[in-house]
Amino acid sequence: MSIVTVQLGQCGNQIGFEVFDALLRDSHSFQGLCSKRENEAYQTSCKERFFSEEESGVPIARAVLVDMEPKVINQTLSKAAQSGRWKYGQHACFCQKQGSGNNWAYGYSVHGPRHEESIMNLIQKEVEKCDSFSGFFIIMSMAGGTGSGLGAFVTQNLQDQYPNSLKMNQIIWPYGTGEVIVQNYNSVLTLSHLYRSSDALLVHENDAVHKICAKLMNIKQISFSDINQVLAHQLGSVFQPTYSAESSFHYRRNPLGIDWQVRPPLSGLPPLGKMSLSKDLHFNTSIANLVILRGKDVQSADVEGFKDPALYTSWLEPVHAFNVWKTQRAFSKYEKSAVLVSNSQFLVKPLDMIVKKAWNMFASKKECGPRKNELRALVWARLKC
Ligand SMILES: Nc1nc2c(ncn2[C@@H]2O[C@H](COP(=O)(O)OP(=O)(O)OP(=O)(O)O)[C@@H](O)[C@H]2O)c(=O)[nH]1
Ligand SMILES: [Mg+2]
Repeated sequence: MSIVTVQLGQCGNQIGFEVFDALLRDSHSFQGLCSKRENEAYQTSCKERFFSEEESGVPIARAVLVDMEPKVINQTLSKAAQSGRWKYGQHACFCQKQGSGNNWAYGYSVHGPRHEESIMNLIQKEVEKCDSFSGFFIIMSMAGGTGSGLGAFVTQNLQDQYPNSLKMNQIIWPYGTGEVIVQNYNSVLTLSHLYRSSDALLVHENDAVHKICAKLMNIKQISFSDINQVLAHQLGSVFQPTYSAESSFHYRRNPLGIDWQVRPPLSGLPPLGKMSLSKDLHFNTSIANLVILRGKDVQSADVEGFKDPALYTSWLEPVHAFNVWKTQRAFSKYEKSAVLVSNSQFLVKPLDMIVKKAWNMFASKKECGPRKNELRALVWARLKC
């Protein structure tokens, strides 16, 4: 099953490059700590999912690159070509001369409708190249104008045109200190739109990844390239093939075995007014956790701790909320690795912070023209909740 990646804006394109590079570097590594046959099956499965093949044998990323200015796209294309390992398709990009200037509304309401047909055609061509298509991976920031505004527009269009395919968005949460003055407005607008059109949001906070680079990796001058490599490493360890639960000989063909559609039973919930929010917020309750183990000793690894009912909401049994995938093939030369994908309350606090900052800015009348009405509607909707 193949995934088509849509890279939007500076952030989306720079991260997209690192993800493809990490996937291919890992799949070509000879230190998979497994048999030759198993390694080959792993490589084939990775390629089928993320790359098509040129006649010359060079893997071509199943990706569409979109930005409203050419600089980052040109850099991304040439970095891929220079890698010598893989490249982007010749006609896989769409760019214009001028970006969205961090203006969400410009990306969503101007660039989106104006370039809808060209962008959707490019995506369709990429989908048609897949023998078996499973869904989209859309990479974008929440704070700029193109990634966030146009990204929200494109995701909505994908939902209209491919309602039965998975739409998974990788979104980059801006630094709390913020380089973009309107980042809180942009983030609220992006999230409110993706909430309606996306099936799954994978979230990485720039602050958290920055901390990993500083504290765990001891990097002194941290660049976006360092941050993106950490991100790509994490995403790679999630997306690389894993054995299916049914068979430990065949790699599973769907990308993420987490139940994104979990809904509470209507009868099982206490009335809204009676819910103790302050208590709930002190503990990070999950509705789905997926642990992916790779490398040596995966069969004997102890994951019992993840089955503790206290980790999950009261209306779900751990057996329905927790999944573990084990694959002997090591990831990225690490003898052993573990990764957790969690659908939990972890984001409630950062989300509250962003809404609060957006609201304060709005209340002090620092809003910008075209966004005003939409933001007012949003804040109003939230207050009504
Ligand atoms: N992790 C990471 N974050 C990035 C990168 N580039 C930009 N960002 C973040 O993205 C936000 C800015 O969005 P951009 O992607 O630069 O904006 P854009 O989508 O190109 O939109 P316009 O430039 O307004 O047309 C800020 O929060 C940055 O911190 C990157 O390569 N990696
Ligand atoms: Mg830009």
